[in-house]
Amino acid sequence: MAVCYIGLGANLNDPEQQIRDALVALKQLPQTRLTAVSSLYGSKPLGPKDQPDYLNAVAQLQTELEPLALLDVLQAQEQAQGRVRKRHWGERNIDLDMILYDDLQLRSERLNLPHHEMHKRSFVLLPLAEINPDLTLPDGRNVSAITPEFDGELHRLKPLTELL
Ligand code: PH2
Ligand code: MG
Ligand code: MG
Repeated sequence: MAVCYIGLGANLNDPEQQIRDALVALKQLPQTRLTAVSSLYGSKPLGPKDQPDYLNAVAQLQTELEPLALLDVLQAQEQAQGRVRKRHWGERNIDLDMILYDDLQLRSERLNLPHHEMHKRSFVLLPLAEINPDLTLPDGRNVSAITPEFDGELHRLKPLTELL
């Protein structure tokens, strides 16, 4: 059984509902339990600025799915929610990114673990720290030690725990 963290992001077509729909789908995955969900956060877009603000959250799963099998179901869920690929780092209905899968380190064309930008992204780090303040990041730092650097970049909007 692996502990895995998924970053959720959306900025099109009712982003809050998109994130809620994705969380319901995560909850229903085979061989998987949804074990924690962060609050919903609002953030300015990283990348092109001429796109709507984002909503972001992070979910913790316990799963028996192998990393690539989990990636398959995450991508299938993005498709099911009507994701259309536009530009790099551009607007999207829903984005489901695998951030961490136990301590696994994997560099491949389809999947990079840990997520290569996680340590720079407020919308990943602050929700992660909310769920698991004791988490040690891949570079050895404690997640709670670096989140103050990012305070102010992210707005905590509301809890999503009713989805657990
Ligand atoms: N995702 C991106 C690009 N930019 N900006 C915010 N605030 N939140 C995101 O989830 C996000 C982004 C590409 O995955
Ligand atoms: Mg992403
Ligand atoms: Mg993605």
